[in-house]
Amino acid sequence: MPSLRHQRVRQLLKREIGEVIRREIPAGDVGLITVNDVGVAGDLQSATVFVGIIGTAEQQRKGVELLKKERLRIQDLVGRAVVLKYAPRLRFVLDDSVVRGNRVLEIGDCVGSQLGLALALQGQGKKVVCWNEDRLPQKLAFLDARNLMEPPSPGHRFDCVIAADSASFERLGKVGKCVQNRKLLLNIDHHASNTRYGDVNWVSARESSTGELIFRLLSVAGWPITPPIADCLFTAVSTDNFRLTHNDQIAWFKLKKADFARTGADTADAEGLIDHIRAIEPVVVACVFEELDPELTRVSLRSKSERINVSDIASRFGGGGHQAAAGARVPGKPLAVQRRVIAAITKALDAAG
Ligand SMILES: [Mn+2]
Repeated sequence: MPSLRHQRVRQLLKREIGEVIRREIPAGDVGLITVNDVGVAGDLQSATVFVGIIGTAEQQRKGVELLKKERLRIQDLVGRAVVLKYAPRLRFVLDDSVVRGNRVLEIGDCVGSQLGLALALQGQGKKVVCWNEDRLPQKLAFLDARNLMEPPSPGHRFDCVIAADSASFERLGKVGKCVQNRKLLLNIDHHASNTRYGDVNWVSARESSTGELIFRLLSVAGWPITPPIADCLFTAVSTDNFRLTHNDQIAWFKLKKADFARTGADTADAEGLIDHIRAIEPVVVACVFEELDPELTRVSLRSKSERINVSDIASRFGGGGHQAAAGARVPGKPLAVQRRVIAAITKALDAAG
C-alpha cells in the first residue's frame, strides 16, 4: 500500500500540475486538458501525469505535443509551487479512459441510430435484424432491452440493408461481407468524408449526428417516437455535445447557437435538459453551457450533494444562486469558459473528497 506521504505528494502534484496547465496552456486549439491522475515513483523523483483531453483526435494529438514541448517549463513552475526536496521529473501521457469515453460516445451515435431505426421499423411490422461488429458497450446496454443487436452472420438474404453512421462500406467490416445478398442498400450518414457507397445515399454533413437524420426520417414518415426510441435517439444526438467526466461525477452538455437555429428550437426547449443529465446515477454535478453570443456563455449548475455548493462555484464566475442550483453568464471563448468551469467543479469535488 502506498504510504500516506506518497499519497499526499500525489494529490498535491495532481492539483498543482492542473493549476499550472490551466494557467499556462492557452485554451483553444488543443481541447480541454484535465489532469486525471498522477503516478509518483517510489523515490518521489519522477511522476507520470495522466491527462485527459476532451476534444477531437487532432486536438488530443496537439495537446499532448504541446505538453511535451512545455514539459520543462511546467515542471519548473510546479517545482516552485510545491514544497518538496526534489521537484519530480514529469512525463505526460494521454489517459485513454477519456479516449475510451469518447469512443463510447462515438459508438453512441452509431448504435443509437441503428437501434432507434430498428425499433421504428419493427413498429411498422417489418422483420428487422440489427448488426454491429462491435459488441454493445455495457454503458449502452439499456438501449437494447429487446436484444436486437447481434454480431453479423453469413447466409442471409435482405430486401433492404440500411447502413447508419458509417463513412465507407469498408468500415462496416464483417457486416459488409454478410449483406452481399440484398436488393437495396441505403446509406444514411453525417460524415463529410462519406464515400456514397449506397444505392441511395442520404449524407448530410450539416448534422452533428446520424441520430438527427433518423429523427427526421421518423418524423417525416409519421412513425411514432416511443420512449425507447427516444432514448436511442437522445443517446445518438448527444454524441457531440455531451460529456461525462471526472469518474462520471460531472456531466455536462453544451448548446451552440447554431444548434438552436438549425433545429428551430429556443432556450425554453432546453430547460429540462439539466435535470435529465443530473439524473444520471453517478453524477454529482450537472452543468449546461449555452452559447448566448460568440463570447458569452450562460452556465447552469446543479448539485446532487450537500458537499458541493454550486452557488460558490457560480459566484466565482460572477453569478450566484443556491446550494443545489446556480448559474452565471461568463464572458470569453466558449472552450475557455468550459475549461475554467469544469476545472472549478473538479476542484470542488476533489476538496469535498
Ligand atoms: Mn456519428
